[in-house]
Amino acid sequence: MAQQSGIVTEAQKAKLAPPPMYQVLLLNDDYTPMDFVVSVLQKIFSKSEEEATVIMLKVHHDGKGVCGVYTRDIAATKVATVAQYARSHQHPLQCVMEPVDL
Ligand code: TYC
Repeated sequence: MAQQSGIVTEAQKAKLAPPPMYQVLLLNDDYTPMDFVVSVLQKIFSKSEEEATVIMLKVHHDGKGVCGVYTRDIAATKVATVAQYARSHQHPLQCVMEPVDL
């Protein structure tokens, strides 16, 4: 607190909490081609071909895998973009988001 000629000012407290974060996951299915999933990870999640291949194979073997962690609106946009891109190519690929527990 600073006091000057009767006027009192108070320092602003830094009070911004970090935003809640969401992980975006791809789910496995029996129909979407592997190279299409790799292209999704490259185009929509900015992965290299090598990174994309590792994630695609993890989803293929474990049933799901994390593509990235984002704020809520960015995560929701990624999910919607994957759905639109997959449907436009007649693939059943599923993408979901879930809160990251910190
Ligand atoms: N299981 C698919 C296949 O064998 C490949 C695949 C990987 C599909 C990841 C979806 O999210 C996925 N063609």
